[in-house]
Amino acid sequence: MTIQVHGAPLSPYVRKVRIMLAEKGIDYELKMAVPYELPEGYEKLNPLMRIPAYQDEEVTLADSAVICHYIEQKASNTPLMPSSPAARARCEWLEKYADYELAPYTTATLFRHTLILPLIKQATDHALIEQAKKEKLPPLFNYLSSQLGDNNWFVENTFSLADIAIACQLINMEHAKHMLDETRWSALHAFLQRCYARESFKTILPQEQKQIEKVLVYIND
Ligand SMILES: N[C@@H](CCC(=O)N[C@@H](CS)C(=O)NCC(=O)O)C(=O)O
Repeated sequence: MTIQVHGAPLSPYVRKVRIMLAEKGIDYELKMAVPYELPEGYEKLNPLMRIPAYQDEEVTLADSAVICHYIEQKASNTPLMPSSPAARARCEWLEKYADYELAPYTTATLFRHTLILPLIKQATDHALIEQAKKEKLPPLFNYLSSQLGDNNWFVENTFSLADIAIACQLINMEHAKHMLDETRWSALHAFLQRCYARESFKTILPQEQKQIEKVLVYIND
């Protein structure tokens, strides 16, 4: 059975799984599934009715972290998680930090309130956007900058799932045209440019950009 990833390309969690698969050179089929318009029976793929979901000949899985850790174990030839317990725990911590600390502001606030709510004709909360940019995100970016230091990558200076998870959240923020401040967080900005330059990101981001352009045309009409 061909691997199936269920979800929509603009979700940071779907992107995380797709980049993981691209980095490992694993083919898959992207089955479109959009939150709140999920096909009948989707609860069998993800009982939480969220994207992504994943299926292969052996398993059906929900949650990007669970899916990525499974892929890592199945295809350990191109490691994206370190093997030592300490470094692996750090990788998991930074992944969790991206998925649960950055996401409420980069994706659920900036991306959702700038692009998705106007798209579905719901009111944007501009105060919430300002609060995310001015109060909520700066300490998180400061923390990530302290963790990155002078390194290229977050864990053992080797590209890993932690880098993918962090970049995927920053990308949603930048998709919504809230760009990471290059002067204030220069190392984090340079890190994101390194991610953009990787083949795995380059294979999927142009398709996302096209979708973003369409959304922008629609909401600015
Ligand atoms: N922790 C989950 C989060 C998944 C998630 O929240 N996905 C969003 C789309 S970006 C979703 O499906 N939202 C719909 C909902 O929460 O009902 C993961 O890593 O897969």
